Amino acid sequence: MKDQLNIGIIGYKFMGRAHSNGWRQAPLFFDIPATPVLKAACGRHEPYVRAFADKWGWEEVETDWKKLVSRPDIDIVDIALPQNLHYEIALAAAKEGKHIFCEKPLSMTSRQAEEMLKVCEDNGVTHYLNHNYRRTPAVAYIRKMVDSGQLGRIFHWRCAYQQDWIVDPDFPLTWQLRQDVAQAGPQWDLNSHAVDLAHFLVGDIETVTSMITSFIGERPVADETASGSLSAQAQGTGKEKVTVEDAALMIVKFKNGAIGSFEATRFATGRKNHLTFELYGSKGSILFNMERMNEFQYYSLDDQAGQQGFRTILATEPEHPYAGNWWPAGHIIGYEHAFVHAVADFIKGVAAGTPVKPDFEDGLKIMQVLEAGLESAEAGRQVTI
Ligand code: SOE
Repeated sequence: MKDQLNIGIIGYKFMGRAHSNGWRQAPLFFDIPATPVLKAACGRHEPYVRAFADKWGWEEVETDWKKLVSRPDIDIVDIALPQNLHYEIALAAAKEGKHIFCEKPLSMTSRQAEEMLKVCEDNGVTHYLNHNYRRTPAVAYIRKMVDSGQLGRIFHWRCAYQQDWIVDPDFPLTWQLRQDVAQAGPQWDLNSHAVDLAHFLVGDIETVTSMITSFIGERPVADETASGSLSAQAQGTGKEKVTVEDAALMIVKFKNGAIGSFEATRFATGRKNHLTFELYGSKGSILFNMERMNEFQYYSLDDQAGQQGFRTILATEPEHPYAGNWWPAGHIIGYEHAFVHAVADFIKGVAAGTPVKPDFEDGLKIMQVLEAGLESAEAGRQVTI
């Protein structure tokens, strides 16, 4: 095994920055078998990608992703791009024998996901799908509590992922609002995270019933070069049709008998990145809010009668996965840390030749649920996966 692995990243906006920080920080805080080298950054617009590379410490710049993925010195391809570009790049990278670190959501369709998984398996490369929220210490610890049986049998999953960045009708039509690039709105962007967490904490989903809606029909044309990180600038005075839904609701039945709900919207005024989930089991319950990611609430039926109630647990102790690699107990961490954790686990997986979850197989399952949601909303009936 090499003691250095060369990374080639494609994309340099919000996720390009979050991933770059992950590659840089991981060897400083985690004991990993190889050091990631920030070898080359790739993007179509040379001056922008060069400025990004200079700032984040990428050694070289490419403007053609095909060239990047075929470079013999690149070991890992990091796809930090919108989902319409994942399929073609992942297939090419896997065929070149590169390990893949791919931003969510995995693809436009489950057909694409299936092929991406197959080509990665055929070429023996590690494929990781970046649903980073699994790797916050609280969420990883909650999974341990579920596994140990502490919550008993899970009856209910209740999840809401709420944002408000497009409430203003003058917010331009960025790529996230175009079906040809994003496939769907919050159903893809937000419910992909939520379904990943549900699969991680409850299990596989069997049936889906869904409703989607749109609130704003057209928006100013976006200047994509000046837009990013959920901010945007208009280009000219024209307007274009919004081609994805603005909000999506799903109710599901899990294979293990639990039932659950998902609410995903970009129109929850006042909510910024408000991802909450609740788990109700036969022995106890858990509440989690991503905006307060260093803690969670726990209710245990084992507590003495008269003293039962939801208590707040600070997930910053060495017992909480990843937390001990950072600061002493009580010294909180933030949004960017889960990306660092993902990079650390990814490097370990590449070195050991073991899967890094969630991977494209998990991504395929997520795609199937999200597609079932759209199908259900359109047909007005329950869909079985
Ligand atoms: C936009 O809704 C977004 O950036 C998601 O795409 C990310 O996955 C999430 O982490 C924050 O919100």
